[in-house]
Amino acid sequence: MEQVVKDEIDRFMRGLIRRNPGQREFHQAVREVIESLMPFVLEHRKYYDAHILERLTEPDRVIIFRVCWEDDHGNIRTNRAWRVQFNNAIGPYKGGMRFHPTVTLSVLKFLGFEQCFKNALTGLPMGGAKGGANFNPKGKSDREVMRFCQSLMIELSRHIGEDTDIPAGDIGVGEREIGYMFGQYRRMENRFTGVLTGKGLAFGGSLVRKEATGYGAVYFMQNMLASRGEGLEGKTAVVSGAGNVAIYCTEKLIASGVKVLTLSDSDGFIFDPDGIDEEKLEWVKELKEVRRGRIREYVEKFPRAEFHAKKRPWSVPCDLAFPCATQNELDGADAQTLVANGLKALAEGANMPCRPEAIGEFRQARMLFGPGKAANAGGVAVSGLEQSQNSLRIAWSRDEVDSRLRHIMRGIHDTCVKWGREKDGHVDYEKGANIGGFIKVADAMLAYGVV
Ligand code: NDP
Ligand code: 2IT
Repeated sequence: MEQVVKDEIDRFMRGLIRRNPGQREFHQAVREVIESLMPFVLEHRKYYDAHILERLTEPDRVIIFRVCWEDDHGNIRTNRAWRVQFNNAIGPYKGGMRFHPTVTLSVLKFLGFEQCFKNALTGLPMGGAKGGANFNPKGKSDREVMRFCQSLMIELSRHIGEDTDIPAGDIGVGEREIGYMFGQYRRMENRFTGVLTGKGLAFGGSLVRKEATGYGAVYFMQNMLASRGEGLEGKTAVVSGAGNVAIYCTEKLIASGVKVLTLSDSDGFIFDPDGIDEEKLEWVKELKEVRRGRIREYVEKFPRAEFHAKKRPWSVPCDLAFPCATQNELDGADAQTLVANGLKALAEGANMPCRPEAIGEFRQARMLFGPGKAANAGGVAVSGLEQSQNSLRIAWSRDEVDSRLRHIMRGIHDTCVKWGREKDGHVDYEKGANIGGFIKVADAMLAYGVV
């Protein structure tokens, strides 16, 4: 990298860190984007002169509020919730809500920032946002989760709307939580409108939304492999996580002839040498979506499998890897192990699961690396399609939504190739995604003048 570019990046990051002290995840996400954008912005002075990078890294607004609720034993509980409305240059704010004890403003700012680029890449008119609370749904009864969601919505409802900001799910927020939040909004506003996505099919949800992030990550992988004349059939894969994204990523991999060897949760990972087949995955769905159990139970049901407590699955040799749990779950040493074991390609189902050192390893190995903002955009893309269906007051068939999802994932892939192709023909998908997403948002910001 040229010295001028390096100096600009250093100057930019010093300012950002000074303005946002201690927000480590936010710094990490911005650095990753700035490193691939800075050479482009320096070449295209209209963006540099208009301070687009400075403006794009400052959220439009952040709402922070208290959520009080009563648990099943009559204790009063207090949580903190946020909505980070990052940028609405190309459409209303859009992004998920995360309920997890590790949620902080820094985590939500990193997620909201990435969401701006991801949403732009889908080609749909959606700005970027993220929200959540430091609430731990684990071990809570349905009624406790309901009271929490209802209380949260009393405040959140003031800040959202179908043309303003449309939240959805993320870690710890699935169909159950969306149901409770949507039910409360509907009751408070006396309006039935597409203000949240990921809704149940009975009340305005879209077919394929539940599957969309996982399926989309596999479609993205398929496109990456095709660019090297390869396909999915016959390959082995390692998947982390056992939630929404991991389950439906595994489902599509199995249907595509891939042998999936692992799943994980925060207790450890399971390794099934025979591969997780359709029947076993149905059992996992029941375990995770209905009983809300732990992945270690898999080995009691399928005794040929092994459970590795407190470990992540990256030591298992495989052709393909899909980190689908959470941020920073794959470090430099894990990446070295995967590459040494013959990894061909990785698609990030989660947001920022790979640490910067890991991405460096993959880059050095000239591997196919699909960054989250491109590879996991299928979820928000189908959320966008859910909004369209709500506005049109119709419901598309499964095939209709799925074919639109495939088309959108192909478009994102091609955008990455357009902006990420290097002189030797190798595609840096991360750079391609960052530039491709940036141009759309930045051009809209330029059109608005100084705002
Ligand atoms: P879920 O809550 O359904 O599942 C999350 C999974 O990741 C669980 O298996 C959970 O294990 C594990 N996990 C969560 N936090 C940690 C942690 N700190 N350490 C170890 N394991 C952890 O969430 P999703 O599947 O929806 O989300 C997974 C990832 O995908 C997130 O990064 C999310 O931002 C991203 N994503 C989600 C989209 C969606 O549509 N849902 C869209 C695009 C991206 P445990 O049960 O033990 O906590
Ligand atoms: O990270 C993400 O893209 C999501 N959690 C989905 C957001 C959405 O609005 O569907």
